[in-house]
Amino acid sequence: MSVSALRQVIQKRDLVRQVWRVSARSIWDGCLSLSEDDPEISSIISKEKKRQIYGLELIASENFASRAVQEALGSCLTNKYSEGYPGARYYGGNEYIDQVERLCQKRSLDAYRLDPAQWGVNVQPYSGSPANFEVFTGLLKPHDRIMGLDLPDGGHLTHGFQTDTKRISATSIYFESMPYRLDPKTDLIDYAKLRETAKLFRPKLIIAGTTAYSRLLDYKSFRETCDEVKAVMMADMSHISGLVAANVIPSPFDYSDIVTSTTHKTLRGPRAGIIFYRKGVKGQDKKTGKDIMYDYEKKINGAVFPSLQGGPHQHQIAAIAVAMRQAQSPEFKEYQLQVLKNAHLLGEELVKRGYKVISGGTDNHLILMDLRPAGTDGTRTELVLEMAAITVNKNTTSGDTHAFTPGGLRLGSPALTSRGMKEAEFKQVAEFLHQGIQIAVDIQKKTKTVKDFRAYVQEDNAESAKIKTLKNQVEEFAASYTMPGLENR
Ligand code: DSN
Repeated sequence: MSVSALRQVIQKRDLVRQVWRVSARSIWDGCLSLSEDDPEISSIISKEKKRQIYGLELIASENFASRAVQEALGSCLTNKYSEGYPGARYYGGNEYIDQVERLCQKRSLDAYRLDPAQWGVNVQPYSGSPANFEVFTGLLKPHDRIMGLDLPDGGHLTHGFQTDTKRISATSIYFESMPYRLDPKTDLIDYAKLRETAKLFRPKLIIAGTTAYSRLLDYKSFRETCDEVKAVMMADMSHISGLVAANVIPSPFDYSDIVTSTTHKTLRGPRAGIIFYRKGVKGQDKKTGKDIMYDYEKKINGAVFPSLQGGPHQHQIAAIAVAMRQAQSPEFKEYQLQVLKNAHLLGEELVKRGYKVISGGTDNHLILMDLRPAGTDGTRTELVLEMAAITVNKNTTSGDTHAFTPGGLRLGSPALTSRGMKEAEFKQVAEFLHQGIQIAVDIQKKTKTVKDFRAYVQEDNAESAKIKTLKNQVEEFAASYTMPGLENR
């Protein structure tokens, strides 16, 4: 072919492409990739992906979902309305959706080794906070009493949190809540005080659950208190649900009536929630000898839909099913054992460097530090570490009244363990943390308020140079580890 003939072919091809592009814009077929359709969002997602790959993720409640979980989340199931439950929907076209939801229920029960005659599960809660409110809505009347671990002591907002002046969580607006707390001498839950208070307060429901507590819960003690005051025992295992599935820590199912959980923390599934409830025979009536049955199933399912939710997010439910299958594998058990070893090692390394670790260490996946004795706090340290590509969260510790500048820092091992890091790597992570904390301590000596601190780290000075050096080291280290999930998203 002559050069001019070739030029003509190329010109024709370009013309066809141009026409095609114009028509593609006017005829919507929904088939463009994210980067073609919405480069702006696509570019932000790419940056977030890069941040995750190059950073050290130490937020105790975060994890990296697998590619399979992400694929289920990004599937056509997001298109479908399926209000109701399998076999009883308010919309047609739910043949496959029913299969997905039933499989998710079965796998969820299997993952926790539960007998379907004794336990049921609702997999529709959008996330953990709705799941908890749904339990209260189903089992309690407005203004019934609940007890949960106080937020500054390691409990969750939805365990009835309120302050001296304000009812913060809807669980304290619509229900009357009384907290239980840690024993300041041991930093462990004060079970005796909980029992004493419960006898006075007479709650209808007691929550055994935590978000920032590094020790195991004494579920037997919760059960005894619940029996004594005739309260429902609800465990919120959101943080530890992966460890429980892998059977590497005690299970709340042995003692609880209800168990709620998120599915995206140690369980490593999608961002969603789940509620397990007891069913079947509860006991025998003393006078008649007749069976008394648990009546939670109808109440919980009714509270989830139609009381509080509409169409279930079936893409999330499929992704929960994927995660629940993964949670039954030998690799998952190995992973959870490593999560425990890594957290333990991290706690030890921090104590070795002279830091105050609440309760002296950990029995689970997280560590809570009190940075006040070191000469700084959670807010300032979080800021320095974030600038050095290490992601953590500031946290209140028992007795701390400063919600925005708490003394504590919460650290967790699940996410980095999902990237294949073991004890040797966590030793290095402890060293990076130590360097970051020391920079925060140095800056705090030179500044007064948090505002001054923030301004100082933005300036060119010895400490900001140290942060940059630390960031380079952290990024080089982190980027050499694998990252679960889809390649670019
Ligand atoms: N935000 C979660 C956590 O970080 O523990 C609890 O909802």
